[in-house]
Amino acid sequence: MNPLYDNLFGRHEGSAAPFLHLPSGDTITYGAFVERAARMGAALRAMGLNPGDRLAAQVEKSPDAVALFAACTSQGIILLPLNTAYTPAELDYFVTDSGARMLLADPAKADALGEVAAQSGARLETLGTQGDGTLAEATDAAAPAAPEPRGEQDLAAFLYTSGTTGRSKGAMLSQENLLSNARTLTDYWRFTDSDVLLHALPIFHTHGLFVAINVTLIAGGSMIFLPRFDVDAVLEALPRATSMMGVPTFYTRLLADERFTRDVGGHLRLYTSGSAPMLEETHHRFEQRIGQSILERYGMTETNMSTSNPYDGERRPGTVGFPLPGVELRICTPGTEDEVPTGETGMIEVRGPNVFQGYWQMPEKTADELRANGWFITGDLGTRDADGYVTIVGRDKDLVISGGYNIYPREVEQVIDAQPGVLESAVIGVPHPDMGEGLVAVIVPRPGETPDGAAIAAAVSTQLARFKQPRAYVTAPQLPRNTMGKVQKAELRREHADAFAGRAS
Ligand code: MCA
Ligand code: AMP
Repeated sequence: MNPLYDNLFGRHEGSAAPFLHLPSGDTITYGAFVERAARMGAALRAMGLNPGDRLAAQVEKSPDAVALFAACTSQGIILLPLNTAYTPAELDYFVTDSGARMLLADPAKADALGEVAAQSGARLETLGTQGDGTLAEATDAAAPAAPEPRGEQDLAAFLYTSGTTGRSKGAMLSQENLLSNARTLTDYWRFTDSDVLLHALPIFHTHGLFVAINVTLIAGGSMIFLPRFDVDAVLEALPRATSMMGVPTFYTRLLADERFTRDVGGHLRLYTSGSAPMLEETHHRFEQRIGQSILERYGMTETNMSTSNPYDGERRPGTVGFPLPGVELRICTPGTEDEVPTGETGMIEVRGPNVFQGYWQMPEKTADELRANGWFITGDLGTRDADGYVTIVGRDKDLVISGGYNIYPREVEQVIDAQPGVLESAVIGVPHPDMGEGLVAVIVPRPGETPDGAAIAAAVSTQLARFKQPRAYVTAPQLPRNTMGKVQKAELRREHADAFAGRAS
């Protein structure tokens, strides 16, 4: 028995039903996909990976990248998917910290990652998007492997999430965490084998990997599998889709295109949004244009999905709906377990089978955020109204969400602070018309020095992924501080609120 494998993949063995519709016009059936995954599982084992080992993968989106998830699940190998935008310097930490036995890279990046693999002792293999790469070749030649017996408490994946101190934490997700959430969402959002989900999300995060793909697998539906979000490709595919999942930027970009009309997108039975707050105005514009209301839900890497607006009842713009069946949610006075009265703001805490198992080798951080009684302290501030709808009103964590990607300013500030001529810096997120929030770096020069902005930006670009790089740099004689000496980021955000006004990108 291997519950996650059996329920997501194994039961589709031999099925001629479509699973992935590719831009080339080809369709991969469930049967062919499951067989490829079984061969890949055998190839991974032959390369020395055993149940419980970690496999760090920085690979481009492709059918083989999904097969990798299935192969790891089948063999009990813990998958650690990594953002394709990460630089080798960023990857080094994840591979070393996780003790990954293998680093799987895109063939084009293998050379650049050789050193990272060598230093950490991980075996370097490659997987491309066109059935190429060393793992793909070994898969072609392997005989299918039988799944390893696993239990619901066994770990299935590590997803690294940045921390306020700048040091990322590996969130450990069990089979049960993923399976319970996939089942709940399939029922709640009424996914069936008739669904054709338009999939344009990246597959190295919970949203694109576990929410979109696992729900499709449980329901037995298919996906139009696009390599990335591109408005032209999405508009072309929408007529063949029944549902789509996105981050708010997907919807604002579609609405900015006049070709996105009710004729093109009105027939879908479901649009969902999450990963970042969606403006009420976007909800209203979408409803007016397409005649549908986007279903907004709320989740986190550590909790999978926790709340959702209803499928049938009123979807309330600006809210994230109700706790999902089986998920408990409470709103407490920060620092306590005392629940606040209805309508008042507090810290959102979540408990249930969706909540992760803790941070890899960080017992203290785990204890700080995951209470012994099972409640997880999300760091999101929210309220619940008299009808039970939950609204996220802010974050009690210094986090910026840009286009659905999380950025912890501390990590960026550390790089800027190390540059010549910089005394200190503060990185903030302010409204950005395309990405929701965009990064502004406020730099305080050392007395008598004039830091070179271009040189700072260049240094940042060698160390941090593009999405973490500030889009605007400004200098200030000092940072606003409170009496405790803490930088007043709210004040800086007010001061620079218009930094990106009117900018499209
Ligand atoms: C790309 N760039 C970005 C971002 N993405 N910069 C800031 N924030 C971003 N999110 C960079 C590119 O490298 C490029 O740099 C420039 O911005 C503009 O690129 P563009 O082509 O416009 O961007 P894109 O490639 O179209 O990507 C934008 C995107 C993408 C479609 C919004 O970021 C995306 O798919 N986001 C989804 C994120 C997601 O799935 N989040 C789920 C995690 P240059 O100009 O230098 O070339 S959260 C999660 O899983 C929780 C559990 C949940 O609740 O869901
Ligand atoms: P991550 O750590 O990447 O899993 O991002 C999770 C964070 O995204 C949450 O803690 C929230 O701050 C935010 N988030 C996810 N969905 C929503 C939503 N619908 N509205 C507001 N914030 C959201």
